[in-house]
Amino acid sequence: MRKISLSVMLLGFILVCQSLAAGPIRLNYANFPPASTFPCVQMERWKTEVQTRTGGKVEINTFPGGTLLGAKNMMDGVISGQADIGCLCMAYQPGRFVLTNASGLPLGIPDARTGSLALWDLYKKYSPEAFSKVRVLTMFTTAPANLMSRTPIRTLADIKGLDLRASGGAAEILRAWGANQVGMPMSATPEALQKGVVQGLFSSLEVLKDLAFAEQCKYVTMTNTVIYPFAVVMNMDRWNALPPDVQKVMDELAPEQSKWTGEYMDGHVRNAIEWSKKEHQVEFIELSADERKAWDGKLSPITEKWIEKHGKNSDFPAARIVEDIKTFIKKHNS
Ligand code: DTR
Repeated sequence: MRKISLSVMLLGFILVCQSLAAGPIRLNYANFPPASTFPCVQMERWKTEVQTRTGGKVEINTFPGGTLLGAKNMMDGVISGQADIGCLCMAYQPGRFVLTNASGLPLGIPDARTGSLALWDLYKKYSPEAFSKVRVLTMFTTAPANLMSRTPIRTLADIKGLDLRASGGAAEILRAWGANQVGMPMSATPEALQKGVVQGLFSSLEVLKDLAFAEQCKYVTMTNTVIYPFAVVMNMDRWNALPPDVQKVMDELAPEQSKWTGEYMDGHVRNAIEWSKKEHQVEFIELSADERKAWDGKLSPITEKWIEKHGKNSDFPAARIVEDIKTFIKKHNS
């Protein structure tokens, strides 16, 4: 009996030594935009939290700026294992993430905090097929999009035919207002603006500061219409190989990270607005009441058309999804 318990102890000792010798679990986390931008700020926060909460059991190496995977191959790169973890903007692949991209319809999400928590609820309720090959670590949204442009946009006549950049649900909105919408990821936008390929963009306003767009876009038209949804995903085999205590840390962090990112984004947008006024004399334009009515009028058919289009598939409860998003917005709108 004594012999057996001694050998059990010895075995335990060997296993502990082996795991210490093997060192921490190392995970590579890819991101597409520059390190200064909010998707990378949230990535660094998640890294610190995971490393701390697992007591150093996990070490995360981060790759901002498309150094490991780019905006468009993020999902497939994570599925195939080129990166263990990746952050992606779902709006850049509208047809791939139809259900979660419904959060990019003009449904009145007032801020990034509300948007992020509503998107997380939506994901949890439906577990969309688009994510069946990965583990979802969190989801969040931007703050509502506004127009940043080289020339002032005060009326629908001003935006007509203007080359403006947006993707996904926001792209459709630009088209409804009569702009010449140009699609590209945020990471390609600084060069496109510089070269005059586009005259402005439609996005959340923190990029005025983070990507220095305030230097080129001296006008912002406040529309506060739609958000862009994001997901952070992990390679399934890598996830399955993690010890249960590490998985638990990551699972518990998921909704918390969603809220943290939304709140960070909302605060940072406020900073960027003040900074752009002070440092770059950017003019912030509020639409007149008549204009606002005309602009909103152009958007009203978008959600109905989406329901009509996707509701044709009997497995896809399009109208229910829109109602759920509205309910989630109400629940989280403080
Ligand atoms: N608005 C989306 C997403 C977005 C907003 N800010 C950033 C910063 C870096 C990358 C993406 C985004 C967009 O315009 O692409």
